[in-house]
Amino acid sequence: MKPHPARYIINLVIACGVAFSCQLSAQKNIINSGWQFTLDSTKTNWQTVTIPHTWNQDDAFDDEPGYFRGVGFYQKQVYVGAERNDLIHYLRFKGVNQDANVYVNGHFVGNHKGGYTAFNFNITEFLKFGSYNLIEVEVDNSYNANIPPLDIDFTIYGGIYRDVEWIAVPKQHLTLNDFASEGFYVDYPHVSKEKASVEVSVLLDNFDVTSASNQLEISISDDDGKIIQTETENIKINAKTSEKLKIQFPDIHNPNLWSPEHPYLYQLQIVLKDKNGTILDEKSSPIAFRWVTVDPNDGLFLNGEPYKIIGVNRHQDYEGYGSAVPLQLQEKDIHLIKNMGANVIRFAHYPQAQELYRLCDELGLLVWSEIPIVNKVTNTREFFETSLNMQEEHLKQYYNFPSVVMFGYMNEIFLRLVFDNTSTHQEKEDAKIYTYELAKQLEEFTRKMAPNRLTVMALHFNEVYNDTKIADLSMLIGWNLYFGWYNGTIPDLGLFLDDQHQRFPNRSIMISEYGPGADVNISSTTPKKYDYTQEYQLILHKSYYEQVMARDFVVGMTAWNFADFGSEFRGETIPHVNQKGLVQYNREPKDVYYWYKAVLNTKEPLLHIALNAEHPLNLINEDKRTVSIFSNETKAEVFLNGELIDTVTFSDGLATVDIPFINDENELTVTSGSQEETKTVQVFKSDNLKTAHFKRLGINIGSHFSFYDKENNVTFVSDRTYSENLYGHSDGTPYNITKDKNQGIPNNIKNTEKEGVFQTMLEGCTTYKVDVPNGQYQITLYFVEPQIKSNIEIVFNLAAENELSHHNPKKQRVFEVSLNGIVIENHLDMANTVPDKYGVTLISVVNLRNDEGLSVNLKPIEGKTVFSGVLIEKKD
Ligand code: GCB
Repeated sequence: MKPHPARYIINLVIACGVAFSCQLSAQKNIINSGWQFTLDSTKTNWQTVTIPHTWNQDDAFDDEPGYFRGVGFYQKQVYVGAERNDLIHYLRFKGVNQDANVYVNGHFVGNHKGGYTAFNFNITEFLKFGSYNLIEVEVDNSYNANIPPLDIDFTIYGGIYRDVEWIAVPKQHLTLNDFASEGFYVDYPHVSKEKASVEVSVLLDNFDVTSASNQLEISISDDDGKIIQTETENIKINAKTSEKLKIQFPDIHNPNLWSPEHPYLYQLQIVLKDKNGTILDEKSSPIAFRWVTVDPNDGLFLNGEPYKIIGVNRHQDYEGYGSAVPLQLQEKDIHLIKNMGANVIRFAHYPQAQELYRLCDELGLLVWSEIPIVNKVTNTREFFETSLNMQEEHLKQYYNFPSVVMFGYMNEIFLRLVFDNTSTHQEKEDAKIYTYELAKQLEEFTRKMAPNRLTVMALHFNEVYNDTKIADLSMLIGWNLYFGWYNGTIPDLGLFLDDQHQRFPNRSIMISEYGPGADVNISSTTPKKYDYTQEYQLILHKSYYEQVMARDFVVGMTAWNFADFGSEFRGETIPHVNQKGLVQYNREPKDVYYWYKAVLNTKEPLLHIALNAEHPLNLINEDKRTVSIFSNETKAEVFLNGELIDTVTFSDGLATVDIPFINDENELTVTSGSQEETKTVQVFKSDNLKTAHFKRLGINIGSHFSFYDKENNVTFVSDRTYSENLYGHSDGTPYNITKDKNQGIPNNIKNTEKEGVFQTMLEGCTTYKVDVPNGQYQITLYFVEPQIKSNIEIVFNLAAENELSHHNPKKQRVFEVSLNGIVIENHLDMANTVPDKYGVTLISVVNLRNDEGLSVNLKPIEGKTVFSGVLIEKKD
């Protein structure tokens, strides 16, 4: 059986953890448990926490704008036995966001800046042996102009959110002092189908006051664990010095090449022994033979063959956990991504847990890895130094993962500049120069440090990258393109790509981000840009895929984003969350995930009915409903309530079928070969509401989409103009903050989770009628004052910037509300009576008689009325 690298590490920890019997050898303990934590600067009110930990997993999602960005204090006592006083002790922090000061027994040990790379501190001189030792860590996640990232669309969760390790090593060991690398670097001077060569550079430290004669044994084994090559070196390391060794292996003939389809890994084993042959230190790493090149006309080549890369971006946070996500859950992400059929991951916008890169090696996923220099740069020496230091840590810590084929360092670095209304022309010109300068330094540094990787940079849709020539620096350019969302239309993608290719024929390009927001609770038969429907998400992704596949010169595409992720300032239909995921924040797939799987994963059979069986379906005056089915088969049969109603043929993974649902529970079954999927869905179907079976109806006023409200288990249907025996408005227009936006207002609505109802509304509606039968009803009306008080909240709606500046922040409205002539609120003035963006509900019980139906009347007193939704529930 092939040695599993993760298993190897665990074995090492256990073997050495037992009573520290192997005193001379390296030991590693994970010290995550039993930390004391407080946000109190008086260092009181401690609570016991386990790492991974963040203090923002709740406050970044509540109704209060903002989240705590400041200092958190951690402390822990660790016992160090007297017998360990001959070892060198390091603390390794794998991820602390973002500025950390570490103290041992009251002594300052060191500071680390940057929340996404690991750091090691040698703490030996501060330890008391045979005694408890106090470890204290002060962590600061405040905005810091000298630490990237500065300004971003993701939450900067504070805390010690990755493992903390205590590493004790003999006096001679593989260095732990080289930017927290593993102390060795694997290079492949030559790789081809015929032969491959490996070269390993090892950095050894001798902390002893005398010189040491050691032996280094390095071997390579195949994936059956059979050793195929071994090199041994005798070395003398002088007292208190470090030594660098380069070991060149002879060629391996006819190597097994690595690719996503065939992720063949060899294993490298490094053993350091003393002169008696006792093991001092051991390290291992998978190695793989593959080569990647890009060509401006023909795209990417993997092992000499054209290879289109299709995959996703990934952020590391997770619903309920913030950034402190158990590793097992994170690893599930990588499996989900692989199972979707993706062959590439961009770990955006920062280095993520190393264990995930290891999984990419094993499962076969190409990786783009980058540091978080996002949206803007500060022109200070500190910022430049921190950036270069961060890139050095990144390159050194992630160097040995064979899956990593691209190293990046900047994302949309001129975004702020383009939308900056306060700086002068000269200041902006200066910003272009110093930003270019930093990019150039990082590019040169990356090429020098990682000569066998592609350098990459992601740009946003703007000519400034071409004008400044920053787009000519890296070997591969990733364009973050949101045509059909923030700007333009979906087909603009192809036009843009062709234009860039023609104007810059020597550049290799890919699409590093694309995708619209989508909410599984929002649906429409007439999907539109910016409506958060799953239907629009599918249309956009499918078209982008087709446009990329049609162009050989495009290297590939990585969807934004694999999963919904936390972005505190956002106020979309799920507030504080960027909803562009292919899966939800809890990783439940959206429909589009299955569509990708149908197209990309040809190995596992797939059949998926794009219909959420948990949501009651309302068909108002609608005979049939078109349903999408995804499959990697060619044909399928569709049954409704046991009867065959259609046979469909799939094209690009998709078939649609018109289903004549009945007013009841419906069983929809699709079969293809050995596969079958059934969905049972409750349907309320009516072309006349005045029927005895009317029970309840929610209406999403001012909106073309329906919204499923979990709280009430009701689907609020889309709005319409009034027609007899049904429902609708007689006047008013949908309120949209920008002209091509269908979301209404992009804000968290306080006091509710029904953003899908509140955010969209009619403005200027005076009469709304619902022709329900006579009886007693509970009527709930939903309102919110849409007046925008702050522009800051929607800075990421790039297209909206200019329009927003014309918005009148003082606008107010006052109106009277009556139900069938009875006034229930005579002076509704939300701007002056409730907090900003507060969801107001008015609830009344009414008796409707004489076939009059329900009539909601809104009489303006000042300004125009607004009306977001109504829920009508029959009482008798
Ligand atoms: C981008 C950014 C990314 C954002 C994304 C969005 O271009 O690179 O950080 O989250 O757009 O959703 O707006």
